[in-house]
Amino acid sequence: MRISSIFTGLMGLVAATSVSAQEALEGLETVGKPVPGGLGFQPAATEIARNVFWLDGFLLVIITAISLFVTALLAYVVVRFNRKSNPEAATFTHNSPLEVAWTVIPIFILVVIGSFSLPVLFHQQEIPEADVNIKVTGYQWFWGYEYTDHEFAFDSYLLPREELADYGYSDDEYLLATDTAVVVPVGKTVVMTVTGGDVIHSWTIPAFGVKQDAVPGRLAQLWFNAEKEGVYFGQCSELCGKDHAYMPITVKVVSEEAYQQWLDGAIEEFAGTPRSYTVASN
Ligand SMILES: [Cu+2]
Repeated sequence: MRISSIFTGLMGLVAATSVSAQEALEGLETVGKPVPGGLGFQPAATEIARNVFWLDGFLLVIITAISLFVTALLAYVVVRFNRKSNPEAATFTHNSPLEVAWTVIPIFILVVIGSFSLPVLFHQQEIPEADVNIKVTGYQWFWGYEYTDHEFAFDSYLLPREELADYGYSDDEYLLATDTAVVVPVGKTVVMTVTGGDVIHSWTIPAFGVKQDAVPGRLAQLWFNAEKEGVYFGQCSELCGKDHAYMPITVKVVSEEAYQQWLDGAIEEFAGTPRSYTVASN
């Protein structure tokens, strides 16, 4: 009798924890998702994304200017030097100032581009000290996540269309929403260690400006620090077989408080040990 009441009490506690862990994730606004007819980027939710999107705009100005200049030169040559308007062709073979100019000016343009793009690249690739470490493994055709600081792991599968509403997703989030989501605290540095379990996959969240190939036998890392709470979606971005389109990525960015609450429930659910449980070290 006594044992059974303790058991019931414990079950109640577990249920209460997982309910509160779920509640902690409710009411989140969807921030990072593709929109019908969208042409630009999703709203930037990290400094990395802001830098990358800015670089894209900057390069667009440069390549547009170069394309217009080359097109104008071509048009001028076609009109001015065709056989009719220029019957006597010139016979000179070279023009040193011009040749120096068309060598030096492109070098200058490339140095300008490099001086802006390399800092953006280094900012992405130099992995900072992490507040949260997550290992992600791509499989045919789902993602496995391991919260290495807390020794629990879970897999993340595509939600069938008819189950979207049960998990609080809207109908147009089919092919984006997963049964379990990666949950991370807002304003904290998250380092993802990315690898593949079978073939090459690629983990990305467009609104974070991150993308990393998941290569079997190799560990690669990416980092982000999400600035806004909400739900963010991504999809496997390396063709990996027949169900490549059916292994989406869902990340929920929540307050520190909600994260701790979720962590308690997740440790309970996925590791099967209470959070206070520690293994004696030797
Ligand atoms: Cu894939």
